[in-house]
Amino acid sequence: MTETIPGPPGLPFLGNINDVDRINPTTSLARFADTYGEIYRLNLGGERLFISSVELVNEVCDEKRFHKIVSGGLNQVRNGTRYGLFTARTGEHHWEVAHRTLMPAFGPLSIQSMFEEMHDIASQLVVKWARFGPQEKIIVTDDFTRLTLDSIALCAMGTRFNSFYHEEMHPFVDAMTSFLSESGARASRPAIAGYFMRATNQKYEEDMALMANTAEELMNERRKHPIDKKDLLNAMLFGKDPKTGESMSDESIRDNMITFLIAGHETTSGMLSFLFHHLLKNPAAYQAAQKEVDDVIGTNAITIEHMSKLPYIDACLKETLRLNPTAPAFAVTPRDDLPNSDQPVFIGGGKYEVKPGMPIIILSAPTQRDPKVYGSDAREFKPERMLPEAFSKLPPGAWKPFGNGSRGCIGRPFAWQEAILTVAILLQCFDFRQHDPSYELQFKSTLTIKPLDFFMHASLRKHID
Ligand code: MNH
Repeated sequence: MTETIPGPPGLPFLGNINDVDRINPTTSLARFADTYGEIYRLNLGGERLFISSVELVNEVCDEKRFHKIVSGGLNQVRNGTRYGLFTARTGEHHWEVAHRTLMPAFGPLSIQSMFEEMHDIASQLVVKWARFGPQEKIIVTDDFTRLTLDSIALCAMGTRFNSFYHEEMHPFVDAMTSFLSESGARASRPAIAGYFMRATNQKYEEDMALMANTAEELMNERRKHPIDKKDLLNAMLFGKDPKTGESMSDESIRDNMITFLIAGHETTSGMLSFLFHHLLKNPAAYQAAQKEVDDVIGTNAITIEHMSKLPYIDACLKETLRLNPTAPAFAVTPRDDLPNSDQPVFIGGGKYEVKPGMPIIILSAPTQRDPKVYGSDAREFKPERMLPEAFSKLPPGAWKPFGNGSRGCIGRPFAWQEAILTVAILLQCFDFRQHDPSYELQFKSTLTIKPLDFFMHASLRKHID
């Protein structure tokens, strides 16, 4: 028998728009999961379902039955990134060409070849914090954002943003931040309200233009001064779709450059920030991570060979993304290209009806804390459960911070190598302490999630001094 899917009642016209906290949507959405359980519905300018049990997530991640849908905030982000990989709709030809052209460029060998440049940027962070000395308050998320932005710009497009040498962030970051938060806001207010917000709309257009110009300048620069380097920009400019032999159009290259600059740094920066929060709150895990670095690398220079030899740090990162998935949700809908696609489908062993085109939002944080899978200590930071043996035994659907299947994150190997390298080099060089030991985790969200007001101090370790 089908069951009615629960949810808060909502208002006529506005639906549940006022039930979701504008500053912290993810926290409200997770709270509803606590109240209503593994599936609930909200009307946010259209009805949507929100799921948070490993079993249901596993079911809707079956690409034979469901595919990605670009809706809500992501559909607004599409105003700025159009046919880029992240915001392309299922079946769009631009996506197919770009996906096939770029897959090899994100493969293990290409990513390994970026190690030296990633190391260059990580060293700039080390130098900065060393000069700061132990008294200076480190604004953790800002410096990790400098690191990840400079790293994607250098590794993917061969350009130096030099964020560590400027007080202000690169103008791209400001434009992107306000573009993302306005995209989120647009998704959570009635469309008609937007007609009266002239200044806001103008700023939105300007932000999108600045991002597009940044991308176009980098593209033109490379065309004028070609370099022989296996990076993402060259893959896009000179690569061919292995299936059709097509090249990517200029528009598609621009859209994907903006996409990489956005998708390629926000989430990784958030992950590194949350990781340091958890390490500082869990001294045993901190010591185990630092000991691993000392045993495996000691005081030697970090090399690419070390990257696969740090399983505990790898587990700490996985556990961080389990508790604090920095891309907090993704959305699917029943496939529309199957026989009977005009009929509803059923999930949860026939319990829940899903109408054609209905967005199903996978809430990663509550799903990844499902006590049925992770036990009663599911809310605690325990990297041991992410060590290779235990990790390989997790049921499918239990850990999906990088999304799913063909629409999963193409940048995962990039993010992972960058994060392992950064954590290793930082633990090798510094001892860290919290700025405020009574700090309780709070969130700042601009579609992605970061810790709010999280600060720490770094002192050079004796063996480095
Ligand atoms: Mn990434 C897709 C999370 C790092 C580029 N990424 C996704 C999705 C999630 C995600 C979740 C699926 C979204 C959806 O289904 O709507 N990404 C992350 C996380 C990190 C991350 C948690 C770091 C930690 N991502 C990166 C990096 C890059 C990148 C680094 C680029 C260098 N991600 C992408 C692109 C897509 C994507 C591009 C879209 C892939 C596609 O649909 O073809």
